[in-house]
Amino acid sequence: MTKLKKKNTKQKHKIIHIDKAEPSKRYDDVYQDHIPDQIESATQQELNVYIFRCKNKITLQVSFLTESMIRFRYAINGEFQNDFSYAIDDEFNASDPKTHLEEENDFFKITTSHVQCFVLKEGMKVHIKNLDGACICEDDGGFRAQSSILKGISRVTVSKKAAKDEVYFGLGDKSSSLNLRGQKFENWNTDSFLYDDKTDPLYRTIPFYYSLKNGLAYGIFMDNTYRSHFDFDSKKRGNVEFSASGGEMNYYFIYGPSLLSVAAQYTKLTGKPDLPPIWALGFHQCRFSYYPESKVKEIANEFRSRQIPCDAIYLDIDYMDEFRCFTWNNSHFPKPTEMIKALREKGFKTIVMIDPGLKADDNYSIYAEGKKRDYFCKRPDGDIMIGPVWPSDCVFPDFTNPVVRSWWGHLYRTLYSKNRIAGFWNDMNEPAVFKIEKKTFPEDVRHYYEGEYASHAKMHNVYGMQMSRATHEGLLRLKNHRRPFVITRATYSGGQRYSSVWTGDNTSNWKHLKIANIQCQRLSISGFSFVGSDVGGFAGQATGELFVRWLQLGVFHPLYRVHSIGENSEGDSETNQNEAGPTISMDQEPWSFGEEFTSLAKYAIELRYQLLPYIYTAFWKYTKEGIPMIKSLAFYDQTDPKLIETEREFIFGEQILVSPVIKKGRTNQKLYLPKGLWYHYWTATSYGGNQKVEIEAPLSHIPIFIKAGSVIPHYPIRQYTDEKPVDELTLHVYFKNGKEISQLYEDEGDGFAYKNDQFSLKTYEFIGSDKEINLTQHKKGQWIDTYHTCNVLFYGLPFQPAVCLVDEAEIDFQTIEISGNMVYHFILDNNFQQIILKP
Ligand code: MIG
Repeated sequence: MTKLKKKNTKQKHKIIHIDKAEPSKRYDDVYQDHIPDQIESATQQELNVYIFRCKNKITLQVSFLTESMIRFRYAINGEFQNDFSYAIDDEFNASDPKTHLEEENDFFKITTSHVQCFVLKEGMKVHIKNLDGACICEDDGGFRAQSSILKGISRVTVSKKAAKDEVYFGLGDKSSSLNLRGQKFENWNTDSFLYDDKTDPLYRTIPFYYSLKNGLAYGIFMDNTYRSHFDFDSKKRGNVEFSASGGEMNYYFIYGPSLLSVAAQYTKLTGKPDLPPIWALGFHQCRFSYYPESKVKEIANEFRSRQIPCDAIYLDIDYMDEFRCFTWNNSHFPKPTEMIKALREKGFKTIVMIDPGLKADDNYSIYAEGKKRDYFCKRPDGDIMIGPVWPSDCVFPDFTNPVVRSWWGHLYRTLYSKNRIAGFWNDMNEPAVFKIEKKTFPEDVRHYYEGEYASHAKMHNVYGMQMSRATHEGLLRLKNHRRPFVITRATYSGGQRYSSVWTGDNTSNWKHLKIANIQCQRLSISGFSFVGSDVGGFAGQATGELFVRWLQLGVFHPLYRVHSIGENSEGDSETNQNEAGPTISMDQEPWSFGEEFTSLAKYAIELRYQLLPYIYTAFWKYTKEGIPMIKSLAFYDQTDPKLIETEREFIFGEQILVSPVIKKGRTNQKLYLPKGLWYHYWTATSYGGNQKVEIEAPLSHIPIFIKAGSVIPHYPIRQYTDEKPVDELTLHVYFKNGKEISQLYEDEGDGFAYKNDQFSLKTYEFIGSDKEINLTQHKKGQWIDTYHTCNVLFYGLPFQPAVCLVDEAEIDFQTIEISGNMVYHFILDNNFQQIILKP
C-alpha cells in the first residue's frame, strides 16, 4: 500500500486510493483497502464451521478440522471462492472436534479440547490461546486486502505479532539460515541456476512455517498458489506478515505444542507419499549427460569392478532425439531396451529425464497429437504459448487438465513398459523458459485449472507439482504392481505425494555443502522428506575432499544422488572457478579424484547400504505418521535454546544424530549434544548430552552419534539392493539406564503387497540398569525375512555379562574391542524374543 503511494509521488496521483478519487477525474488505476471493521454477526454454518461478518461485509470463515487445526478463510465482500486446493490430501480426515461458540462483550470464543480461539469484534482479529491461557498466536494487523479497478484483488495479507523470543522455521525451499526470524521471502517457482544462500525465490513453493515461542510451537500453512511473500519481522516491527498477490486468504493454523506434532499434522493435511521401491534409497549416479551407450556401460562396469555399490544410473536430456521428450537418439543409443536390460542384469536401474517443453515440430507426433487435442497452454486470445527451451521452440502441456495429465501419464508407456526404464526425472517444470529475464510464462497464459480456468499467475506455482503428479499417476496405471519413482525440480505443498525432489542446480563449493544440509533439513520438516542435493555440486568442479564430505552427508539424505554438469559448463568461466585452481577433470564419479578419495567414497556409500534397513524404517514412519526423516535439532528438544540456533547437526530417523563436516581441511569437530546420552558411532565412546564435545573427524568418517538405548539395524554391504537376499541382520544395541523403543520395518521392497500385511515390523524394547539388560523383540506382519541369523552387538554395558539368557537358554558371546570400548557380540536365531544379560 505504502509502496504504491511512494512509487507514484513523481507521476502525481496516477494511482490513487478510492477515497481520494475525484468523480470528475481519470487515473491510471484506483485502489481500495479492505480492512475488517466491526463484526455484526456470528453464525454457526455447520458443525465446527463458524462465519463472522463485519459491517463492511468482510467475512471470516473459521473451520475446526481437528482439536488443534483451524482453517481461516476471508472474503472481502462476503462471497467465498469455490473451495478447491491442490495441496490438501483427499485422504485427510477432519476429526470433527467438539466445539462451541460463546459471545462476550468484545469477542467471540470457540473452544476445543486443545485451544481457545478468540475472534475480536473490533477489527475481526484472531487470538489463539492454549487451555492454560498461554497466548499462542495473535493477530497484529490481522487480515487486510487490497484491490484495484484494473487488477481486482491484488493482495491479501495477514499479519501476526512476533514476540521477542519467537523463532520461525520451515518454508521448504529456502537456502538461507535455518531460523527464519529477521528474513523475508518470496514464493514463485524459479529456475535458479547458480543460486546461493541469498537467492530467493527458488524452485519450489511451500507456504508453510513453524513458530516456536516459550517452548510452544504452532504452524501456519497459507494455501494460496499465487506469488506469495513471507516476512518474519525483517523490519523489526514485532510482526510476521504473509501475503499473496491474488486469490483468497486461506490459511491453516496448526497447534503442536511440539514442533514434531506440527510437522506430522501438516504432513497429514497435505499428504504422505507411499513407500518408494527400496532401490530408490540406494546410491544413484547421474551426470549431464552420460552418452553414448558405451559410456553408460563403462560407468556401470566401473562401479561393479571397483565394488562400489550403486542402484541407479541416469540419462540426462542427451539421450533424446534432438531433445524431443519420449524419443531416443538412435545414434547414441541404437538399442535402448537391450542396453537397459544389460544394465538391469548388472543391478542398475535406468532413470531418464523428461521435460515439460515439447518441441513445436509437426513431424514430432506427440506435438501433433497434443496440438490436435488442444492440450497445450495458451495465451489469452487462444494462441499456443511457445517459448524456447532445449529443443528451441516448445509448447507446454496444461497439467491442470485431468485429461492432459492422463495423456501425459500414458506417454511414458514405451519407456516404462517396453524399454523398462525404472524411474523418471522431471526437470524445468517451474516452468523454465530460456532467453527471457522472467525465466517463465507471462502471467496471463491461461490454464484449465480443473475446469475453473485460471491465469498463469494463479497456476504457476503448481505447474511442476501437477506435472510430477501426471507422471506418478501415469506410472501407477502402467504398472500397478510397481512402486513409481519420480524426481521433480519444481513443486508445491502436497507435491510430496507424487515425487521426490532434489535441490536444483547447486555449485561445487564448501558453502554449497552447508546450503545442501540446510535445504534438506528445511524441505524435510516442510513435508518433503524424500529429498537430496546434487552430491558433489552441479556446476563447477569439486575437489576430492569436498566430494567425500558431500557423499558422507548424502548418506543421510533420503535421495542419494551424485550429479554434475559435465562438459556443459564449458565457457561459463564463473562456475568453473574452484579452489583447486584450473579444472582438472569434469568427471564426478566416486573414482574421479584419485585412489585415496575413491576408497573414502566407497566407504561412505557402503555405510548407506549398511544403514538401509534403518533408512527404510524411517521412510515407513514418514509415510505412516508424517514424521520428517531429517529433523533439525529443535525438533528433538524444543526447550533447549542452544538447539534452536544449531544448523549443522540434525537427527536422521529417530535415533541418529549427524554432524557433517562442512569445512575444508577440518579433521576435528566441536558440537553441542542434546540432552541424554550419545554414543559416537565409530569409537563406541559415550558422551553425556547438554554439553559441547570435541571429537576427531578424519576425512574417512562422518561424525555420527547414536541415542542411548537404541537398536540400530544394519544389513551386510551389497552392491545393489536386489543383488541377493539379505542373509543376516546385525543389531547394534547401545546401553541406556532406562527404557527405549526401536523399530525395524521390512517388506519385499517393491509392489504393494505390504498394504495387505506382507510386511514385517519388529519392535525392540530395551530396558537397562546396572544389574540387568532386557531386550525384547516383537514381530508384526506376515512377511518372512530372508535371513535366519541375527547378530546382536551390545555397546556401553556397565558390566561384563556373566548370565546371558536368550529365550531362557544360556548362550555365549564374543568380545570385540573398539577404541578401548568393549562390545559383546551374540549370534542368534532371527526369531529370538528376549535377551537377558546380568553381571
Ligand atoms: O538447463 O537437463 O537442474 O539437473 O542436468 C539445464 C540438464 C537443464 C537443469 C537441471 C539439471 C540438469 C540440466 N537441467
